Amino acid sequence: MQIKASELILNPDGSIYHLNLKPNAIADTIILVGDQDRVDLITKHFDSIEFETQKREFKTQTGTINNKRISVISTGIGTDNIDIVLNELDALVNINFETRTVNKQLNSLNIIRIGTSGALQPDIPIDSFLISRYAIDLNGMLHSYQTENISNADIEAAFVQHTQWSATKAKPIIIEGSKALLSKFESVATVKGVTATANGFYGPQGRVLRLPLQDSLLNKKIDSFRYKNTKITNLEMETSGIYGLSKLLGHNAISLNAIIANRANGTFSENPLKTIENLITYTLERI
Ligand code: R1P
Repeated sequence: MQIKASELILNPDGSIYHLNLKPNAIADTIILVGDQDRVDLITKHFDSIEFETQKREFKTQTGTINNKRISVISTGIGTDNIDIVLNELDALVNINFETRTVNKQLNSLNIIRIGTSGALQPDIPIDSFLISRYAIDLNGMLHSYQTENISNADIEAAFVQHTQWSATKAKPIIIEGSKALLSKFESVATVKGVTATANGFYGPQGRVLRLPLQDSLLNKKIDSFRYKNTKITNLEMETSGIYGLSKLLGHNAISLNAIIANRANGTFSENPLKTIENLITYTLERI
C-alpha cells in the first residue's frame, strides 16, 4: 500500500521532513542525545565525519570511529520529539521513498541514548552512569500505538496501586530495553536501573517553583515502589519513548544516563559536562 504524501512527508530534496535526512545518510548504529551541542562532543572523537545536517533541534552527524560507522542525532527534549525521531529513522531504513511502500525485508537499528538524568534513590551517586534495564512511561505518548505486546501488566498494575496513580493521567507502561545492548554496555562502572520518563521537567517530575502539584507525594511513592527487589532509579524525559517505539518497530535500544542530580538528597553535579564527557568516552570505547 502506498503511503500518502501527507503521512510520509518528504522535503523537495527527497529527505524526510523533520530529520532532513535521506536513507543512505544514516548508519545502522545511532547515538541519540537530547542537546544538539552534545552531537559535536561525541563526533570530536570520530576519525572522520562524512555528512552533517540540522533542522530545528534535530542535528545529525554521520562518521566513522575505529572503522565503525555511527550516526549521532539530537532529539531535543521529550517523548513528543522521540515520536518524530524514531518514526523518521525507521522510515529511512524500512520504507522505499520512491514507491512510498514498506520494504519486504525490514532493517533493525541499534539505538543508544546518551542522556542526563536525576537519580531518585539516595544511594545512586552523583556523576555515576546508569543503564536503563527498563523504562516506565509516565507520559502517555505510547498510548497512541498498540502496546499490549510490549508492556508488563503485572508491574504496571502494582505501580498504579502503590502510587494511587490518578485516573486522569495516562496509564504507566513498563518496557524492557535491549538485553543484547545492556550486556554490551554494562560493567562495574555502571548502575542498572529502571528509568521513569516524564512528560515535563517541573510538575511532571515533582518540582515545585510556584504551582502546587496534583499529587505532592508522588515522587516519594515512586521512590518507595518495589517489585521483586526492583526499584525505580531515575527520572528523565525520553527513554520510555525510545524503548517503546524501538520495540514496536523492531529496533534495539538502550539508554545510558549520566546522573547529574540526585532528587532524593537534593544535590547536583559540580561538573555535569565532565560527567557527560566521561559517559561519551565510556560509550564509544564499547560501541
Ligand atoms: C531536561 O533538562 C533534559 O535533560 C535530560 C532530560 O531527559 C531532558 O531531555 O536529558 P538530555 O540531557 O539528554 O536532554
